[in-house]
Amino acid sequence: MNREQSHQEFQRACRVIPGGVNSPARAFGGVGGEPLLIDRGEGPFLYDIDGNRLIDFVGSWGPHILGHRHPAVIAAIEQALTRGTSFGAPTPIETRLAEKVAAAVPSIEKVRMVNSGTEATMSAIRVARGFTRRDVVVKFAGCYHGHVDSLLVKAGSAATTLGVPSSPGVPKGCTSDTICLEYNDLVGLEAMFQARGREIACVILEPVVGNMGLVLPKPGFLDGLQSLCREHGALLIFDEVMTGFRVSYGGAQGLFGMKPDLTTLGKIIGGGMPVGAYGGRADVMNCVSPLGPIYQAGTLSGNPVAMACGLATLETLEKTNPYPQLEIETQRLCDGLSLAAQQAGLPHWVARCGSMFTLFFHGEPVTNYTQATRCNTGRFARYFWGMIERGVYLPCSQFEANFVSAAHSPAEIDVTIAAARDVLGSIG
Ligand code: KE4
Repeated sequence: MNREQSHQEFQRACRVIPGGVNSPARAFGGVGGEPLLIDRGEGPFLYDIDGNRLIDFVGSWGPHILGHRHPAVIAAIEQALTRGTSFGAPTPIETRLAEKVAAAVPSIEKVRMVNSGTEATMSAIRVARGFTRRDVVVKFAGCYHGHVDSLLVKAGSAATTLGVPSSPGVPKGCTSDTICLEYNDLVGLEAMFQARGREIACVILEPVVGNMGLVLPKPGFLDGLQSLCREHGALLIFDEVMTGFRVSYGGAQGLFGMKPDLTTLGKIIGGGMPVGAYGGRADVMNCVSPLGPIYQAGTLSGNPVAMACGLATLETLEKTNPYPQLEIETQRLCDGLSLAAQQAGLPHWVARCGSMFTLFFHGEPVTNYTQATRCNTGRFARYFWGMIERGVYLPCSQFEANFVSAAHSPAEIDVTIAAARDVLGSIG
């Protein structure tokens, strides 16, 4: 595969952008080599600047559940642009997207738009602390909630990939009130609540984890967590930046029939443009400025062009309901990958929720961060590059989820399975 243009452009980028990337998750740090530079996307495909076509299972790390450049989404953006890009004043389309989110996500009575998932979780934590007048935040190892100081503790995603799950530059004071526990460990959580329940403002977690690779909650974990929060007066925050509108139209909470106190969103609600959101109980959200004293603001929050992109994405999801087909095709892909790994004699574990999945190079079930970090990341790197050589673009880390889109036809799934059979049979 010719990657000369990418190489040249990447060297040029490295001269002016740290690591040549605007997010370390794209740096290929977990697989070695240099990232491909992308020219364009179309449906299930990416085209790099050397003209290579790749079947895309990253989907911009989750937003593109409809695939790249869905006609309805592009038309909505073009239409919005005829009126301008940003006004710094309220616009009706912000209300339309807020209404759509509130109608879809069971726990959301009121919602505030921001510009990223990080802003959403940072704001949700502040609201929980302000509402409860408590300081302690509980998170789980391997969950990633963006790069907000107080949550960069044993964080997943690229923080784990690159070996900085607790980053330098975060003062002790920022994390002294952050408690980090093992995901799926309800006994440990109960003990923590017994010891410090009165201090805990909130518990934040990915209800289905994407950022240590895909890890599902064990039966009873989420319900037990919710009961403990209610018993001790702490708020439960579901970080659904990745799972929102992904694992079902109502997110993980819709799938599991739960109602957390606050929810954070991102990715799909922006349709590929910079949008995050936090929302939940009206009595909690009414404490947010200007209605209440808890301050949060943003120049481009609710940007009308980004709102148009997100609204068209949700409207198209509602109209076409791709979820049943996504379940079928993603399960078929996971079965194919698992069979290929088994035939190659490679210890593996496959986890899936909706159209998110991970093939772990680890022979035992992966239910928490400790187990995830035991994966054979060297074998993952060989798998990753073997798939790229065969025209399949996977997330560049064992500690990420793959995403299938509604644009992936059965043909792309068949090609991917055949490529995996070829690669897994030869990487050792
Ligand atoms: P952003 O600030 O990157 O928009 O969202 C942060 C975030 C919050 N919560 C969850 C559950 C998330 O998955 C994320 C971001 N996800 C990563 C991919 N695992 C984004 C990729 C990147 O950092 O470039």
